[in-house]
Amino acid sequence: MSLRIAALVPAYQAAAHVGEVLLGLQALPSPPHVLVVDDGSRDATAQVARQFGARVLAFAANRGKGHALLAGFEALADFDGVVTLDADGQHPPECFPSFVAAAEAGADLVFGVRKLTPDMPPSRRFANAFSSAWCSAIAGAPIHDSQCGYRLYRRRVVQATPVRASRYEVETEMAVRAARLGFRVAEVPIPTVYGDETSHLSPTRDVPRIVGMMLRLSFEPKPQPKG
Ligand SMILES: Nc1nc2c(ncn2[C@@H]2O[C@H](COP(=O)(O)OP(=O)(O)O)[C@@H](O)[C@H]2O)c(=O)[nH]1
Ligand SMILES: [Mg+2]
Repeated sequence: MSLRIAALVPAYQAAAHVGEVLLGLQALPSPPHVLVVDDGSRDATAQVARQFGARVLAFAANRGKGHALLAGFEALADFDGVVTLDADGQHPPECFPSFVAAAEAGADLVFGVRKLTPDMPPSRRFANAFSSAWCSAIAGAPIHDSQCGYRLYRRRVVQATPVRASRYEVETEMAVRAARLGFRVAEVPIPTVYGDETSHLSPTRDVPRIVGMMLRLSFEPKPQPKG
């Protein structure tokens, strides 16, 4: 089965790297349709993205990665699915076809999974291992990288999964809720890339939001999985 899969790139202050990401997507054997959601960046993210041929949705002010993904899903609702990948170069576009292949083999949701090697800062290794273990426990299915934003969502997953997250807790919420609904999940290994990009994840604003989301998911009533 051949699927129409678009690329959705949430971008904030990503002018330095978004061009290389878009070039990488264009260089694929079947280049996808690409939508960049520029979330109120004060740098040239939107201009660079347009120069490199992407369609750009621009928010006037910063609203968060969750809002950006939801707006992107809505704009790409005609596609069979969407691959989300970061604008800062941490998600190699060369891996895109392996996500599509997993969906064509039947997966509804494909997770990119990074190895917890010394390429990842120790604090991130700890946080990722901890949150993945917690998410697996509450989802009732193994989730090996609950924080990675390189994923493929089939349209039916986006349609059926209620999301209230506005910022970085969106990945946690989507993973746990979709797994609980019984969607077919696959995993694709991706390289662990840390270079000169700047993370915008704030330990004081975003870590409590992610932990808060895991607590909410732990204590709320579980939905009935579909058939
Ligand atoms: N749309 C949107 N994207 C964001 C926001 N914050 C970060 N991003 C993008 O989300 C991706 C991951 O963000 P990043 O700060 O690199 O997080 P980290 O890699 O987990 O440390 C990157 O592509 C960012 O450009 C935001 O507020 N809105
Ligand atoms: Mg990053």
